[in-house]
Amino acid sequence: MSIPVKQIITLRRPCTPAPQASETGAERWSVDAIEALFELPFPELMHRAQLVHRENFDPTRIEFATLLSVKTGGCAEDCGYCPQAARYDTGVEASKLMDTADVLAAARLAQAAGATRFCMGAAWRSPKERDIEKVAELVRGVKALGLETCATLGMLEDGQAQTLQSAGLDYYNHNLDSAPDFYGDIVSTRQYQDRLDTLARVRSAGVKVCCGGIVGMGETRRQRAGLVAELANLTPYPESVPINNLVKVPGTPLADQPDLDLFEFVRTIAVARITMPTARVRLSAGRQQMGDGVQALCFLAGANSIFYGDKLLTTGNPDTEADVALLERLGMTRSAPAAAAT
Ligand code: SAM
Ligand code: DTB
Ligand code: SF4
Repeated sequence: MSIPVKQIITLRRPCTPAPQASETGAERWSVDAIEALFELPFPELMHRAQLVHRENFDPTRIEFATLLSVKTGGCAEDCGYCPQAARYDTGVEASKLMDTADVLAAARLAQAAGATRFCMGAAWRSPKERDIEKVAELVRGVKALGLETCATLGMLEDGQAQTLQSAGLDYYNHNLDSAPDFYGDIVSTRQYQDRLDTLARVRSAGVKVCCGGIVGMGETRRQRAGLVAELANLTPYPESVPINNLVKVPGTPLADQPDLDLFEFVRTIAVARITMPTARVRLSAGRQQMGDGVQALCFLAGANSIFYGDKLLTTGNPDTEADVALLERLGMTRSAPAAAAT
């Protein structure tokens, strides 16, 4: 007697890892449950991620965010992945904070090319008061163009996030980057708790949180699950979750790190989608080394945002023409621009 196909599918479906309710009623993901997602057969994981994605987003639409390094290099921190740390010989030259007119010219170009979010990055451990005043001016200018604004400036003190919020900052990017038990292998000049403290200040100032991490730094799968658990258990979880594949820059301690299996990168995207259903999951650094096929798999896994523009902060990114062509080949479109500012 033959078994109906529907029954076979049900029989083969592995158990479904899920979050648990905490004492406060908020859902909490255990590292075990997230690791169990990573362990699912690839088709099962992709199917679950797609179900969650379609419940919350149009799966054919991708957000285009453009990055600009407004203050490059010369950073005092020792992040092992970063070409902008002054202590590594990476060929990145340190420069001062850009003039407002130059930043606004770049923002106008990004907008004309189709970006809807403009993210300004600065290679600071933490900004000084006068830096915050200058960045607030940049934020006001970019916001007035009708773009969503994002900044990533390092650790913030009390009151700094509030100043940025008043200037019109929509998002603050501050990544946890790895699991707590791996962080010390990658960065020694600050603690994981410092990152969490800044994220709390950003939240309480009413700025939306953009927070993700890097994979491919030599962490274990359980540590990738640990990173996702930290992100998913932030209350609330971040509105934007950038997932970066390590860009191996000569001169940094991680320059010779072996490649991560790209299916493991796709799995990380899928797990982020499942655990943070309404977040924008951004397929971030590393696209140039990935190829179109893997990028398409990331979109199927639930990524719905990319950095759009020929450069990230100091390293390369696919050409804008290539990104437009890729979406067209996939029958996908970019997300509509945010409503113009009044
Ligand atoms: N200095 C600020 C900070 O560390 O938060 C803002 C800029 S920092 C360059 C922003 C993020 O870029 C880092 O948290 C990390 O996730 C990412 N990043 C830096 N170098 C990278 C690399 N080589 N590959 C992938 N992501 C990288
Ligand atoms: C994020 O998560 N990735 C972006 C953005 N946030 C600031 C930065 C990627 C940087 C890659 C290395 C570089 O270009 O210097
Ligand atoms: Fe500095 Fe940020 Fe680079 Fe770390 S990641 S070295 S804090 S610019």
